[in-house]
Amino acid sequence: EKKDINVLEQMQNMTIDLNSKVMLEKAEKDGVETMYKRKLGYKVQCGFGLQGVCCRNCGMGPCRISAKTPRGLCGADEHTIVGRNFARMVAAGTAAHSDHARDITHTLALTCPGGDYQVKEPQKLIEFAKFMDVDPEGKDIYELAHEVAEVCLMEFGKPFGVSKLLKRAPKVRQELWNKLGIEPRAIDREIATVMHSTHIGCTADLDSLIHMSMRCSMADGWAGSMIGTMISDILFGTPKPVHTEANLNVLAGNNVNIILHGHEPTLSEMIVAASELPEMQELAKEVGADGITLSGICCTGNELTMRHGVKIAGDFHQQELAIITGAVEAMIVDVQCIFPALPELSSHYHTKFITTSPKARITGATHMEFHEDTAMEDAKTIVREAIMNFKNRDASKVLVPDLKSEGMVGYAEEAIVGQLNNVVNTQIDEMDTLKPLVDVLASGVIRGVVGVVGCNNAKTPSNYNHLTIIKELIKNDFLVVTTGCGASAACKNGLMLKENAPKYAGKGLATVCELVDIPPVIHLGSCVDNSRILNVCSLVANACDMDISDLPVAGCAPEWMSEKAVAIGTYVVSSGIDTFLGVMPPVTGSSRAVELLCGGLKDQVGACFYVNEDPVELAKMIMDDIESKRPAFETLY
Ligand code: SF4
Ligand code: MSK
Repeated sequence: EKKDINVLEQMQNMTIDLNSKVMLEKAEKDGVETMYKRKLGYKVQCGFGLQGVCCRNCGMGPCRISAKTPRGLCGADEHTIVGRNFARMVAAGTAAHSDHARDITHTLALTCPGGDYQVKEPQKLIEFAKFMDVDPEGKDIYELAHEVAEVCLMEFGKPFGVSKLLKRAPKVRQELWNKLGIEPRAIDREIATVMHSTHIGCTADLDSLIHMSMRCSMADGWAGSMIGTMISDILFGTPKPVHTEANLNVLAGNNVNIILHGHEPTLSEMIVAASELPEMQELAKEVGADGITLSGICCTGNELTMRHGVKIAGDFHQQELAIITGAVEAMIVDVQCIFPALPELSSHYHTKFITTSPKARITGATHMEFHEDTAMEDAKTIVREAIMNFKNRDASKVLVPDLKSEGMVGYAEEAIVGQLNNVVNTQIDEMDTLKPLVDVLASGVIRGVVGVVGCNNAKTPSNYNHLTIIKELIKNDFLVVTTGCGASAACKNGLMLKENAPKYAGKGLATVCELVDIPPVIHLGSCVDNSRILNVCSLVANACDMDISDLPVAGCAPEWMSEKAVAIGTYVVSSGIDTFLGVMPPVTGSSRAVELLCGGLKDQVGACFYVNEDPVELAKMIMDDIESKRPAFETLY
C-alpha cells in the first residue's frame, strides 16, 4: 500500500491542476492507466533521442552518434543528423497545419445557399478575395467563395511563384526573406523538399538544413495557417469576445456530455448545430437526461469556445482524465493530439470513443466517418449515438471534480484592435485604428506583448511553466496573448477574467485592462490562429513603418511538445520575433545547431530561439529581451 501512495503522489506532482490530481486518484482506484503513470515507467529517456543524434533515415541504421561512433554508417555526422531530424519535425508540423487548412478550403468550395456550410462573413470574403487578386466585382458571394477556394488550393501546389500571403508582412521583411531565399513556394512543395533533402544521400550541411526548415515553416505560418484561420472566419464567423468556463467541472451532472477533441472546426461546428436541433434535445430528454452539454479539449475546444462560448473541458494532458470522470457519453475526435490510449481507457467506462477522420483512425475506436458533403446527416448520426449512450452511464463510476474557472475568450485581431478603440469589430486598415495599441506600447504603460502558446509536455509539471511565465509577465505590465493549450491553462486559472486584472497585472496593464475592458491575458484561438499574431505584428509594424523585429514583442512556448510547435517556433523566429522555449528541443547533440538556432539566426532574420527550463528565469529573459528593444522602438516611433 505504501508503494501505491508513493506512485499516486509522484503522479500528482506531475501536474499543478487540482482537478487533475483528483482524477489521478480516481484513476488509481479504478485501476486504469494514464500518461502520468506511463511517464513513471520512463525513468530515463533515450539520451540519443533527447540530443537528436539518432538517425533511422535508411535501412542501414539506426545509427547513433557517440564519442565511439562519431559518424553514421554513411558518414553523416552529428550536425547532419540533428539538422535532418529538426527539418523533418518542421515538415511534419507544417503538413499538419496545412492539411487542416486544405480541408477547410475544400469546405469553402462546398458552400452554397441553404447548405450545411455557408459563408458567414461575406465582407471578409470580399476583402480576402481582393487580397488574393480575385476580382469580386459583379459576382455572387458563393461564386466568389468557390473562386477564392480554388485560388487558395493553388497555394498548396502551384508550380511557380511564392506564397501570395507574404505581402501581408512589412515590405522590409519581405525583402529580407527574398534576399535570404526563405520565401515559401507552394506549401506541399516545401514539405516535399524537406522530405527529399533529408533522405539518405542528400543534404549533409547544417546551414542548408536549417535554411530549408525556415522556408518550410514559413509555408506553415505565412500560407497554410493563415489560409486556415482566414477561411474558418469566413465560414464560421470572426470570433468576438464571449464568456466561457474551463476545466473538468464543466461536465454536467445529468446532461449528455459530449466532448469534442482535435482541431478542425468543420466537424465540431456541425456537431454544435446538430446538438442544438429540437429533435436532439427531445431525444436527450427521452433517455432521461436534462439536456446536452458540449465541451472541448485541445484546439477544437479553442475553436468552439471562441465562436460559441462552448466550455473548455481541459487541455492536452486532461484528455484521459475527462474520460475517467465516468460522466462522458462520447468523445468525438478528428485529427492531431489525440492519445492512442483513449479507446482502451474508454472501455473501462461507458464512454464511446468515436474517430471521424480517415487521417486519424485508432484501433479500438468506434469509427463514424465524417464527410463534409453529408456533414449535417453525419453529425446527427454521431450526436444520436452519444445520446443513446446516456443510459449506459454507471453512477457508481462518476466523479466530476469541483473546480472550474470563468473567462472571456475569442479576441480575433479585429476584437483586440476594436476593443482598444472602444468599438467592436473594427476594420483594421489604417494607423488611426492601430494608434491606441501603438500608443500604450510606445508610452511604456504596457512594456511589450508576448505570445505564450502551445502544448503541455510531460517533461514539466502540467500547466506549471505556462502559469508561472504568464503571471510573471502580466505582473510586470507585459500583455499576454495566447493560443492552444496554453490558452486553456490560462482560462482554467482565472487569468482571462477582466475582474482579475487588478489581482494579477501590474499597475500599467491593469489600468489598460480596466479602461478598455479586456482581460490581462487575451485568448486568440487555436494553434493555427498563431497566424493572427503574425497578422497583428505586421499591421503594427506597417503602421509604424518598421520591421517586425523592431517591435517590443516575443514568442514563448513554455511546455511545447508537438512537431507543429517546432514549425510554429521556426516561422515565428523567421518572422523576426525572438522565441523562448521552456523545453529543450532535440538538437543538443550538435553544438553547431545550438549555436545557429540560439544565436546565429539573429544575424540573418533578427531573431532566434532561447531556451531555459526554469520558467522564472525564462520570463526574466523575455522581459530583458523586450526591454532591450524598447529604446530603439520608442525613438523610431
Ligand atoms: Fe545511418 Fe546514414 Fe542511414 Fe542515417 S542515413 S541511418 S546515419 S546510414
Ligand atoms: S492542441 S499542438 S497540444 S497546443 Fe493544438 Fe494543444 Fe499543442 Fe496539440
